[in-house]
Amino acid sequence: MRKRWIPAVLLGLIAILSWGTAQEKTKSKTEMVLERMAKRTTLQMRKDAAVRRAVAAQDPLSKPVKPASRPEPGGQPNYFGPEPNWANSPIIRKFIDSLPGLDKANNLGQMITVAVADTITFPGADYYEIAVQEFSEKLHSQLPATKLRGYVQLNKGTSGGQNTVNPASIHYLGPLIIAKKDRPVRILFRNMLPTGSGGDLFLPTDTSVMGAGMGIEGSEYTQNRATLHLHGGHTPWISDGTPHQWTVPAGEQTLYKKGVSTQYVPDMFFNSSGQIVPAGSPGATSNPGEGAMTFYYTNQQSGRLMFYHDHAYGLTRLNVYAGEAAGYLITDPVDDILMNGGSLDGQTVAAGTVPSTQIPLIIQDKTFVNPDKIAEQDPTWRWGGAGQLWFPHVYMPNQNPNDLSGANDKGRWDYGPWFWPPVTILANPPIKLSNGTVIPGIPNPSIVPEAFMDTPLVNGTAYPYLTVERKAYRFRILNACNDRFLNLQLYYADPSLNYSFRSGSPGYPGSGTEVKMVPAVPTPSFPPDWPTDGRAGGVPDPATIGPDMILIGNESGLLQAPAVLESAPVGYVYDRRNIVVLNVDRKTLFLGPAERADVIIDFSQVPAGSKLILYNDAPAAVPAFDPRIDYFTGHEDLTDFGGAPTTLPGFGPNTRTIMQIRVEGGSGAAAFSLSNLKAILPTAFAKSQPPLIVPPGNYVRIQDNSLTFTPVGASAPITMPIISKAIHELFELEYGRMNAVLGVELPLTSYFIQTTIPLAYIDPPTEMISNGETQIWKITHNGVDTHAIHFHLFDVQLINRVGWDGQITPPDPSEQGWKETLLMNPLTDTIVALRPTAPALPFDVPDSVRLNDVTNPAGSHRGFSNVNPYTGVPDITRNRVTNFGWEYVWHCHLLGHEENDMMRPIVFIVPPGAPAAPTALVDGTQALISFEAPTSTGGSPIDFYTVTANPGWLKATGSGSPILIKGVTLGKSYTFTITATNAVGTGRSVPMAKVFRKTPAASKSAGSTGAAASGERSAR
Ligand SMILES: [Cu+2]
Repeated sequence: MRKRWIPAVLLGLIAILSWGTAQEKTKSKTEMVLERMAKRTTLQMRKDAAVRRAVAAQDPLSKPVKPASRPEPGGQPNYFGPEPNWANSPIIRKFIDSLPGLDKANNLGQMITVAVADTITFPGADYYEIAVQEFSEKLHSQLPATKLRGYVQLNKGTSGGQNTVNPASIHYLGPLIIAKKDRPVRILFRNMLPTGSGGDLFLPTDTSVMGAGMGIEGSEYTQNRATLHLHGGHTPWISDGTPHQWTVPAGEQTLYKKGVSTQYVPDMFFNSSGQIVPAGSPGATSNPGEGAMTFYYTNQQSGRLMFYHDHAYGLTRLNVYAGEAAGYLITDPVDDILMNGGSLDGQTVAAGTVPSTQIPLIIQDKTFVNPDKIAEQDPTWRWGGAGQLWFPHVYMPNQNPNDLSGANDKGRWDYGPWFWPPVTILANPPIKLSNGTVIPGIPNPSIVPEAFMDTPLVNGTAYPYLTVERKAYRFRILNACNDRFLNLQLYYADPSLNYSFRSGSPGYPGSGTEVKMVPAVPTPSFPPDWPTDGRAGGVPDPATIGPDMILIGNESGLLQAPAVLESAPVGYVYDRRNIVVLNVDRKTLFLGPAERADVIIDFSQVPAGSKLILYNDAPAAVPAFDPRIDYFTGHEDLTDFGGAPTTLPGFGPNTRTIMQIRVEGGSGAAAFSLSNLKAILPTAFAKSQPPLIVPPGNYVRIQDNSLTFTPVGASAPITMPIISKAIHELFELEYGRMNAVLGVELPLTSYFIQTTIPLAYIDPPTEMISNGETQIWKITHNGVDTHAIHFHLFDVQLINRVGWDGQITPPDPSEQGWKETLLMNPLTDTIVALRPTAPALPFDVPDSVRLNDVTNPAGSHRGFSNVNPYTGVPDITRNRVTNFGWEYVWHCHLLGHEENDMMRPIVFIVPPGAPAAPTALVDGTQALISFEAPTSTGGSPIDFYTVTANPGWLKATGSGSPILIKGVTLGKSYTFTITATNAVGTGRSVPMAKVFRKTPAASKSAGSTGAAASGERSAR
């Protein structure tokens, strides 16, 4: 969250820049494509640069830049080599450790622990006390224990009516919480991380990231802040774990002990020592004390795999990388019937229609410090030693103005001042060193756009193997990588490759570690869509395709129909006349960060004793990949260009071979019945999921500003406006680093009014939605990366994607249902329908009222985009207290993007309930209207009530019942409507908001007078 500090004198310039942005979209298709293809420095360019530099060094007249001596840990890095400032893991053997199971340890003692609920303390709810702690665990046989931060259950679980079950000890990715649909989970969260200097993260923490450095009191935030966000939860905002809801550990000396939006569950009570006490106990408070927070999860949603993870302001990417993440599974009666048999809507469901053996696969990528290489690869690294987590921290620019080629052969990201058009108004411009070399004016450690690491972990173990019986399994897969996408496929391992492991290593099979690769060239035996683009490393031999993956659900629960995914390598759009040229167009199980898949794999027909490889060939980044972060067996040695030496068979680093699956001997079970599944899944979808909003097949075209459709469940068509949102990739103005942000487009976008308005997280809110309201968003993507956009509180329905040239792409099979994390592709508009609803709660919830920028005082205009988001006109935004209603966020789930300001607040407007029991007493030309206050204020106090008499729109207001309304005509029939109004939202956010919203309640009209009531809340 970079601060965009823009002096007022430069606002005119911004207007010009904005106009420049506006012009961008009116370029010809060819220009767009060329520009897009040029936006990445290619490996060839790096090679050319190296050659030119070598030639120049021979020229007696040249004065080549001489790198300083190798920097010291913590020192200033060489930005143009010889060091890449990018580290690789030690070379470790693949598939020698088994996959950790649920409460079932692998050979290293690793397991995904399962939390045990206390069902006594809060009747009707599952209660857990969860702490975050620092600990160490071995993640691979050949690595020393790695220091981590993770969660652990503290309280005892219930068994036989007593809280007697001791919780499991701390393990990476634990404890998994298993919740039941509609049964709430209550959590007391304790931050038990170290305090003082020991509380600093063991990862490079860039304090120039907003929320990670200077706070409003003029001192810095600590690096041991933590919170819980239940990702995908239908959760009241007070328990959402937004960026401003966090706590430091008890005893930490800081001016910022808890985030400004931290709220406590109103009906969980504690005494002064933080022990739970019954409501009404003397001195009871909902504040659990220092270092503690409470959370209430409703589970009012269909069965699905979710996860809870950290979301603290400025630290999320690092805390999650350090281990602050764990699974959360909601079970659902419909799901139980699919697995165990029963009846669904009159249809008999056979047991095993969905396999009841479930295995979670939580996939991540990490890099571990190699003590033998770190000094030459990343000499300024000053964090952990051997086997500890490595994370990039040097912003290596693609550009090198010190070199005739202009390219940095070890660079990774574009740098604003050296890109077109050059960013010349940086708060921290480039620096000229005494030897004449110009370097970026960027701090070290610095946030970097993405952290693509070299070692895959599944359930916390590097390169695990999994042994399966010859039967069908249900896999619950989560892409929990910070930034890496996965395109998962299954191939039979190549038995002919038996790499020369030293003898005397029993139990370390040396074969079956690789997928058999063949050249990606036209071959008669290839299936029609097998790539023939000559790609480096070739493609898997199609003769080795493993069993299909049958997709039945995504992160939002079950899909409408199963999708049978046959393994095939990733494919790209190669039609140069297509505006989305080089986007990914062929996928198998393709998962962006935070996406999930519910997958059935049937091993019953797989020959006994087979070995399969779970293979990934998603590009990194998507779609414009950098070959230096695609680690595969036999890849080109890229050490001269900042990459890794070639990867040996059987060893890492390797981001292609994720896991080995060993199929046991014995006779196989009967083949899995796809037809049974096909027959019931539509019914299961209808029974477990809310109905979709827009019937499939109603597509939005590139020129549309509205959509006419007959809503699911309705008989007449309606026309809804399309609200324009945007993704924009640009450079932040503090340091000139590349970032992507969310924003808006001017409404009714056309050739003449096309302006993308990129907005920072701190800019005043532009997304406002009322409880139960339907909105359609068209998110225009003006950039080069595919983003995984995550919505808090609600799921969205993908209507379609449409390329800027007008080509419509219907939802993928994995998107035919609901989505909560959605991929948005370059030069493509993504259209979604959404209808958020407030969960039912046993308590009232206040609004979120806070400063827009919690790190600066009111009145400051530092860091704001200083533009009116509804007109595009430059405007000074001043930091002020704003009512965010029920505050949520939507953001990119590439964690490097999220924290680099690709996040926006969502104001969820929950109006007061309806005034009740209205009566009217008529006296001549006036009527006295009485009513009862609504049971819910909607979060903030009701300011006034309004009575409206119709016909005639006569109005009267008052602070409570009764209200006298004058001017009625005797003998005329009236309908009175009473509304309750409170405040939400202030300032400039108003014009876009629907200022007055009505929630109609029971309405009646009787005799000469009548009365009706409704709840209403207005933004003022
Ligand atoms: Cu992103």
